Amino acid sequence: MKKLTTLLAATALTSVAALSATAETWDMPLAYSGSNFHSVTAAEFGNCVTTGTGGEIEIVTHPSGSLFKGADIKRAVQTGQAPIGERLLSGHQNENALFGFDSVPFLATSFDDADKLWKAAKEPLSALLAEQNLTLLYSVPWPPQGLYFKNEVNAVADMKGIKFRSYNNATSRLAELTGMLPVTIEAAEISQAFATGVADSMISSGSTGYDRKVWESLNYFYEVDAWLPRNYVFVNSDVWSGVSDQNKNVIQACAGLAEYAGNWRSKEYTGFTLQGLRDGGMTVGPASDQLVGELKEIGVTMTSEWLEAAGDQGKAIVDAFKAD
Ligand code: PCA
Repeated sequence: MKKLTTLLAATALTSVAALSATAETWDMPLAYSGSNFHSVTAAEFGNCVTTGTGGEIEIVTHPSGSLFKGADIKRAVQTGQAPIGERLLSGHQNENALFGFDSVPFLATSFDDADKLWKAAKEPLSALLAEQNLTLLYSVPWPPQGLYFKNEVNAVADMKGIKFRSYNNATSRLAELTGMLPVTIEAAEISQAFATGVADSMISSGSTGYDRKVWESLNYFYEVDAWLPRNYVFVNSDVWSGVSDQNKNVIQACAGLAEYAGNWRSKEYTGFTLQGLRDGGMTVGPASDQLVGELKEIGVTMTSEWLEAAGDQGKAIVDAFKAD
C-alpha cells in the first residue's frame, strides 16, 4: 500500500515534471509469447512505468524472443544492448549453479513453498546479479511443472529413448537420469519442434503447453508438481544508476504491483490452462504412484548434485527455506 501511495504521488508529480525532461525509450526483450501471463504482466509493468514517469521513461516490450532470443537476453542487458529484460532465472544455471535453486526437484512444489524459497534466495541471487551489472526488479513463478508426452507413460522405464525438450540444466539432467534424449529448445519454438518430431516430450507448466497449443502434437500431461521455476525482470545497473530517485521510486512501485499481479495470474492460470489442455484433447491427470516414486528417487540424486555444485550459498538457501 505504501508503494502504491508513492506511485500515485510520483505520477502526479512527474506529469508536471515531464514537460521539461527528455523522454527515453527502454526496449524490453521478453522470451515468451505475448499471450503468456508473464508477458502480459511485463506489458502492464511497462505501461505503469511509462505513465508513472510521465513519459520520461517509456518501456516497450518485445515478446517471443523477437528482439533478443531467450538465451541472449541476459547478456544483451548486461552489455547495455538493451536496458531492461525478462528471462527464466534458472536458464543461467550453466553460469552458476545458484541460479538453479528453483529447479531442484521436489524441494518447493507449491506456490506457498516457492514463495518461501524465493524469500530465502532473493538476497544471494540479487547479489550475484549485482556482480554481473544487473539490478533485480521483480520475479514471478511459473505454475508447477509436469510432464508432457505423446504416449502414455506410467514408469520411468516407459521414458527410455524419448526425445525430450529441455529448458535449463536441471531439465537436461532429468532427461539423462530417466534415459531420455535432451534437446534444448526455447518455449517460443516448441510448437514447431513437436510438430516436426525434434522432440516428443517435455517438463513444463500447463501454461506453456496451453500457450503453444501442444495438443496438436502431444497427448498426455502428468501433474508431477516437480518445482516452480521463476522468471525475473532486471535492469542494467549503469542504466539504473542514471535514473532519477523519483523515477526509481515509480519503477520499484510498478515492479511491486507487477510481482503481485504476476503471482496472482500464475495461480489462476494453473487450473485454467490444465482445462485448456483437456479441451484441446489431452489426457490430464496425476502421474502414477510408481512414476512419482521413481521421479522422487531421481530428485534425491539431483538435489545432492545441486547442493554440491551450489556450495555453501546453496546450502544456506535450502536451510533458510526449511527453517521457515
Ligand atoms: N515454461 C517455460 C519455463 C517453465 C515453464 O513453465 C518453458 O517451458 O520454457
